[in-house]
Amino acid sequence: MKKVITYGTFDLLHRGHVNLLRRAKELGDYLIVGVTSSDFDKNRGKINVKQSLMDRIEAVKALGIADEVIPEEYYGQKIDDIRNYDVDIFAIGSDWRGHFDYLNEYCEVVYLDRTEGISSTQLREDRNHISLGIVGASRDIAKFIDESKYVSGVDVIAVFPDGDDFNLAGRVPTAASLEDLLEKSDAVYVANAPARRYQTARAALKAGKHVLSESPVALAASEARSLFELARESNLVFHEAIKTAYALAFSRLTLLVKSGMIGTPVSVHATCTSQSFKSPAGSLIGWGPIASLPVFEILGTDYQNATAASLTSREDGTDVYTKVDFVYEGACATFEVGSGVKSEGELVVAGTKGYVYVPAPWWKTDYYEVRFEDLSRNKRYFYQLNGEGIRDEISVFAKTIQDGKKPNLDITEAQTVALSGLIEAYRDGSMTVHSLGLEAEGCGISFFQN
Ligand code: C2G
Repeated sequence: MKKVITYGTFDLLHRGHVNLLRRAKELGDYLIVGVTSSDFDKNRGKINVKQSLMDRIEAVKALGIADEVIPEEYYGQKIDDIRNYDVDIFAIGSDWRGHFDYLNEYCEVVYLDRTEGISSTQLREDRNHISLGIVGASRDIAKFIDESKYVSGVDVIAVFPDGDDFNLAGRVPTAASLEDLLEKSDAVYVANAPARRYQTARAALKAGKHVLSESPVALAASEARSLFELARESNLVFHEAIKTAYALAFSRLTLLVKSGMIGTPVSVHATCTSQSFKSPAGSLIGWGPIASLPVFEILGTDYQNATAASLTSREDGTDVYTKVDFVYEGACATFEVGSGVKSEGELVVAGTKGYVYVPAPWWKTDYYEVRFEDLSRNKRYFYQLNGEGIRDEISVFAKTIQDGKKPNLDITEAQTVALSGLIEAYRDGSMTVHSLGLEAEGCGISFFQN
């Protein structure tokens, strides 16, 4: 007798799950299904699971496909199960391709094609399953797709690269056009070139789709504002995807500052630089959304004045380095961004009683310190970081669609509009931008790459 085993959360069972179980059963004579326990899901970082373990087990049993249903409770259990049940084949969906190759040592490993595009009509009646389409193709999008697997109820169904050339083949099917993608999706993640995002998000909202847009969502304040208005009129969710804004450590840090632990905040200094990541649109557009986040979050968007200084790339005329200085009533802020320039990527929030220090790279930190002149009062705070914040960003977006009520977001509409406004003022010259000239000969990314 050929024994097959498969595992899954099987939350709010749908056609994709059922197809997988059927095909797994067809591989042999006896099917064992491992249903992940809530604790194990928590441990492996799966979020947004709606049903209890008992309900999920009952639902799988009720299908009548499995010969045996067991809970999956710990890392390494798969090896134990394969040995104990004398399993011949381990089967799992193709979204896990490669991940379970280590089990080849114990039995045959089969990756079964996932059911793509669970019909959106079916889904529209059932808000719990969201077919997510993606516009754009990049290394970051590959990461986004990997993270989406950990969010229950979200299924990435297709990608429309929109001119981007990163190869996502093998991960998700490609849509022929934006219209084709929109047709198949309930919601879209807009992550194409910054200059194209506004038009794309607008088209998606007009087609009645919820939108999660990479930041900046638009290169002008009025455009950003109009996206929010359009979403409101159409009763759709529109969120800005700044992963750091969804990271628990960052969120707790801003609450701590707002609660007065370091007194009144007097200055915010954030630095974000990279030599391996080059935003084709320059460092202000590439890094500005993250770097400005603590500034707007802690000091607000009503600054009195902002000035910038930029160093220009010899290669393509974009800013390889930009420093922006803000003046507020009673406080000031600075952020430094660079691609092809390297500095300490830390965040410091100074207050009248003490300061917060977040070590590099602060935008993906799980840890920060609150420091005082009296060293004995210093405190360190540690948090769990799920996928650099991307997982929570997807989960909050999904939950807002599913629950139909506004979430308690750290990032507000005013902040999104202020960021687009800052980029607009920088580009159209309405803000003072000191030129630091062209970068020195021989500088730039290629110089550092070997
Ligand atoms: N699946 C599918 N088609 C879909 C959605 C899911 O074929 N449209 C498959 C998945 O690939 C997986 C199974 O259905 O094999 C269960 O999916 P989930 O409940 O999302 O569980 P998952 O997180 O993939 O758990 O350690 C591995 C995990 O236990 C697998």
